[in-house]
Amino acid sequence: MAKKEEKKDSKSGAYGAEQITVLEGLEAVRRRPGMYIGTTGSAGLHHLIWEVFDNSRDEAMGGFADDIEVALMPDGSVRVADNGRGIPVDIHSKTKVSALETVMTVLHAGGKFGGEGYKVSGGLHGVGVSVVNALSTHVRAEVHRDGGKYEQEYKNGGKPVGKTKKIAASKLHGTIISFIPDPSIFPDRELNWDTIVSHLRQQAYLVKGLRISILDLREAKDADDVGVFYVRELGLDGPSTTFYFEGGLKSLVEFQNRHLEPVHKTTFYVEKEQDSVQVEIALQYVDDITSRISAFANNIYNAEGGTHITGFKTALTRSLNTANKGGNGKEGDSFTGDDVLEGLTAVVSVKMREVQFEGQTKGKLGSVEARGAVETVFGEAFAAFLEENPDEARSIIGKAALAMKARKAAKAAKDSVLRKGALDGLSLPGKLADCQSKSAAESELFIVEGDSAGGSGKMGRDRRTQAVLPLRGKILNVERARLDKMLASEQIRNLVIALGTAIGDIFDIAKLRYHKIIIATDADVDGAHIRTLLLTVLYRHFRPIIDGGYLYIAQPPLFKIKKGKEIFYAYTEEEKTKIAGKDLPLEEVDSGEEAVEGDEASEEEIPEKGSARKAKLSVQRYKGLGEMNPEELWETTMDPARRVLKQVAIDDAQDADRTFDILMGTDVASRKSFIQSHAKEATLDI
Ligand code: 0RA
Repeated sequence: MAKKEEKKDSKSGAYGAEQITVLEGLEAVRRRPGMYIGTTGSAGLHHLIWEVFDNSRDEAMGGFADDIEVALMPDGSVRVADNGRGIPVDIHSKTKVSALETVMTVLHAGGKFGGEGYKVSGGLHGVGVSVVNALSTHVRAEVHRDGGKYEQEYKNGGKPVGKTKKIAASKLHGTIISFIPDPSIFPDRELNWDTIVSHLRQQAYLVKGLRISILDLREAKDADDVGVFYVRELGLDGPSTTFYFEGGLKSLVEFQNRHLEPVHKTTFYVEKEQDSVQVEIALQYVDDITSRISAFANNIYNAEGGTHITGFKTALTRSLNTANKGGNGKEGDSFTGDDVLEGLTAVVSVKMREVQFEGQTKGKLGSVEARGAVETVFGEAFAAFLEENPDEARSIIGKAALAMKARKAAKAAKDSVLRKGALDGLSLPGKLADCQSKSAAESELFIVEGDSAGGSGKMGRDRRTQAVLPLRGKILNVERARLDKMLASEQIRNLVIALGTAIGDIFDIAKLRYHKIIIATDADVDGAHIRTLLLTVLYRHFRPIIDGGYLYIAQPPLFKIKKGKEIFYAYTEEEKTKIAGKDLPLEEVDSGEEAVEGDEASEEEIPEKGSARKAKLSVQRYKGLGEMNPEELWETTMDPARRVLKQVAIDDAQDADRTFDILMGTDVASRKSFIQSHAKEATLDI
């Protein structure tokens, strides 16, 4: 029936001038999709979903809907349903077609039907659902309102198939939009479930009380022509998830802090309108030094912050300084902006009529009114919060005071310890067994774990070119790798002095005393831990050493294999098997004891002359470098002719830097599970 109508329309030339302009508009979108959705790659494809979803979400923000379902359907369509008012279906006076058709086919027509206060348009998404229509092969709109169920379809880039029609009675209200992205526009139509889930989770936090369900029915059977309002009612097989956050941003902050240690119980929260800007902010401090502030304007994430964040920081610093002066804060002891940001998790969201973005990626809010509105709303509410919650106030001020103290200590340390030449005068640490050569190019520094490995290394090395610095136990048990704290560690001071480069402002790579720095730690969890710490310190404070290719990791063997009188070293499990033979009933032995097995396979290979006894095969697993005698250490790990070294690339160090935060963070559970799950990897792949 719809087909017939289309034919008749085109034959009789029933399209009016308006319709032609409309189709030209959509054609423009198809010609230059990038202008409307950025790219026709994966991001652009997902943008279509955000665009359709945003319309439903705006309906929810207006208080008219509280339930949105996004479903990925077996036919390749994406179906978005909301229980809002339903897009109006009456004839629009100007376009002479239904408001629904107008919204679907006229560029930027979306907001014009809501009247005052309907739409806070993003300006970034916000291109209108007609753009989605233009870039789809098939779109179906279903509207429930005024007691009816209405429907209209669009094909081949947004061309209506017939008119908006009432097809049944309905007591429901809401809108369902399904669309199939056009393959000629989007070569790759693979939708990423995780991307969709995380975007919609964020949206759920931003609109409290809104339920968002997401269903992946791409592999489900019999989901076509569903005939229900929400497809979740069909109970089809497939991944699905639902988000609903009563607390909005408060829930988001608590979610972000879930693995961290809060320093106060009650999360701060405010929601208020000021000068036509709706401001919503939540925050909570945790026991670390990173600050995590997320910013949104009209539910669009602002990676680069902007005016709202400026207002927020100003008010935050001022409120905490005021609260502190009221307590025991002294003059001249003011918190700086940075002091009050340490350990802060905050989300700042503003909603306003028209937003302006700036910056390279449009990730920065430029609207000036946001700054004052946030400053006022947040300043007042946070001051009240601190007054009404003395325990929270004490903890937060204590936290900022700690940051202030650390800042001052860092400065003092820098001023004294790092004065030019301050490290020059210090003599080389006693622990260091230096080499004789004064030429950095041929000199090597072995950083070894533990005194016993240090002892073997000192005896086994080539004294002319090889220096040995033993580090004992955990080199750094501070969780903040601040310069002053680091230099408080004797181990690190020894390292800095041995390297010769100094640190911080006066770091000088030209003064590096060895052109090979070799980290030699044990092949176990502790060894991996120490290696991570060293890599992190070197990455954060001695980066040119890594960039210059001066940093290496020693690869000591894992096994010593004796076959009769012959000795072999194996650096991997595979090598061990190769050397020792495959199906031998071997018993590996720990250091010290040696289990010996009579072995038939090797009997033939290595017959012991003049003896009735079988050839003996023993395999010893090295747990640490300390178990090797000086000769073994030289042969396996230090001798330039035989050893295996791995040069550290900047990626390895970066990984270590990330790992460091987990290892040294306050989240004991994460740390444990990280160490457990990486213990094997760490011993094998480095
Ligand atoms: C304009 C006016 C009205 C509703 C909508 C737009 C609307 C659009 C979308 C898009 C997806 N879901 C939607 N829900 C509603 C209603 C005006 C009225 O009924 O007074």
